[in-house]
Amino acid sequence: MPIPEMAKIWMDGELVDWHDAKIHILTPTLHYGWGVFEGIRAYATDRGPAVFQHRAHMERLHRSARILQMEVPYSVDELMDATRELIRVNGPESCYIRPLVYLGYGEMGLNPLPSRVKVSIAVWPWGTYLGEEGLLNGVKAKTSSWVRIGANMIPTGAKASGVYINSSLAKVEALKAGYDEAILLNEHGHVAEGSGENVFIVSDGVLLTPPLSEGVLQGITRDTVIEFARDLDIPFTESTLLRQDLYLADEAFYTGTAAEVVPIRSCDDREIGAPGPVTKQLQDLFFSVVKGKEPKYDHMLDYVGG
Ligand code: PY5
Repeated sequence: MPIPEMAKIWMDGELVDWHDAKIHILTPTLHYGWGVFEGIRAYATDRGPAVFQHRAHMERLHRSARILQMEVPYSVDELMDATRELIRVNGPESCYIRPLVYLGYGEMGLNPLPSRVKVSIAVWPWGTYLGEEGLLNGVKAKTSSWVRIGANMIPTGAKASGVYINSSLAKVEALKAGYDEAILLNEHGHVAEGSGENVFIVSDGVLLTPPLSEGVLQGITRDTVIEFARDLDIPFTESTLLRQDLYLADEAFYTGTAAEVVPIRSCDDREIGAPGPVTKQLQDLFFSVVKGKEPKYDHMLDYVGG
């Protein structure tokens, strides 16, 4: 997916021209993947662009950095201010937001601690990640031959750059085999998550998703959907899931910032079917909330124009 160009990128407090947002080839993060990032979306609303769950994302960025012993030189509030300013300057109606915390040029070797911690934020308009058709009718998922990294391999609670080799291997395998997205199992063979999404199923009227102890990222969309389910009186529990539970599910869907809420219509060629009532209810509420149409959940939106 080509990135549409914008005017400016925020780098350590400066608004840099898009084409000048460069780093040195010997930047260690490029070599070893020692960095953390976020994926955030701002949606178009009647009051202009609004960043969805802005604080939660920037707090997770700080937590990811803490796990990797990187001290972010900007507070959560400073990062939120920077992002709002960047969106105002670039002027998209809606966009994807990609903050990155990385190691600056100057040191090399596997000890990251002497390196300076740098931060960049980029925004660009980004359409649906798994396609409009997928959002509407569901995507085809495939369990991956790649095992989701375990919490004692690379901490799974950190959204760390290097971890995404694991996710990308699974994504490519799924695409090459003719599917839309992967589902990774963990080292115990339990369902973990998608390459960049959490996974939910509905079974006998109960909404289920694997607990964080299965090595999944604590998705902010996951947390949001759980909150919606509680408010809508949809029975919900965290549960270990086996791949056969996906095959037998009444409904299944992915959640993630890039992906949003996307029905899964089959897994490993077992039909789950057209998006079901629980999936639709949660998906409809999600899109209504992000567009600023649900006063009850307006606190989830950070309006760029104030
Ligand atoms: N699990 C993984 C491995 C993820 O990368 C993501 C987000 C999620 C779950 C869902 O988390 P959240 O709901 O907080 O977004 N993935 C990124 C995103 O921006 C990168 C995907 C290209 O959605």
